[in-house]
Amino acid sequence: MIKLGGGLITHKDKLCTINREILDGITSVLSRTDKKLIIIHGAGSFGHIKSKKYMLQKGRVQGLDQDKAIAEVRTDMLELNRLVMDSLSSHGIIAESYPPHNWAEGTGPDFRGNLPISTGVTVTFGDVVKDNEKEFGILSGDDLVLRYALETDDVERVIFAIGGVDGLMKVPPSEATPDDLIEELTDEIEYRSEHYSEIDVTGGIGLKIERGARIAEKGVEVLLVNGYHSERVLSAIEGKMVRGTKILPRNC
Ligand code: IP8
Repeated sequence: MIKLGGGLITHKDKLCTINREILDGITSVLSRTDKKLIIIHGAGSFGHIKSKKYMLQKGRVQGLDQDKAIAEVRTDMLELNRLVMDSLSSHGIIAESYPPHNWAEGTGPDFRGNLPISTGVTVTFGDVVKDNEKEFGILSGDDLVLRYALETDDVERVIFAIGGVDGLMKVPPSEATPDDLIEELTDEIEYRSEHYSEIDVTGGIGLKIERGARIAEKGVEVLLVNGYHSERVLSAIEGKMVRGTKILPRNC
């Protein structure tokens, strides 16, 4: 299973702007593996900017034109998904896509809905979904990763491909040197991370680490790698040694 971070495949601060070079580099290496892939992508600038402006993560808030924003963010996410699907198919990967607003309800790790799975390559993504209490909310791709990893048979490993940083660093990436990379994350390791909550409506790196640790507890290998180096993504998928952060189960 691979999570393509929204900050990796889009330019995060420019509304609805794809990072085509990076996306194509990754889909190109994905075509070189024989593994049966589940690909989950984040939203980046196709989801977070408008969701933040209209507070979609909070559910219904009076006084904001949220219905228009919900429709727009869903359309923008379908457009991002189309770009991902086109990039995959240009490298010969035929995949099936399952937009969560069609099958999932609720947000966070306990969302409801049967996880759709293809006989070939499965693709899904973070989305605006219905919610019983809040009316609607944002379901993060990281929660989809968690549930797919826990509920799909024979998941070998989960790779979080992130943008421009080699893994989890001991200090925020803007202050880090290459030596600050945490190669194996256990409970004892301390780190200081930054969350760009002025852009992000979901949990950033912290959410990946928390969800990753829960997946690792099930015995599935979890790795964070720098998606700017597409060959690292391929090596990680194949289970080869690679620069990045391996998330170990808690209390390990
Ligand atoms: O980027 C967020 O998904 P994530 C989805 O995987 C939207 O957390 C629509 C902001």
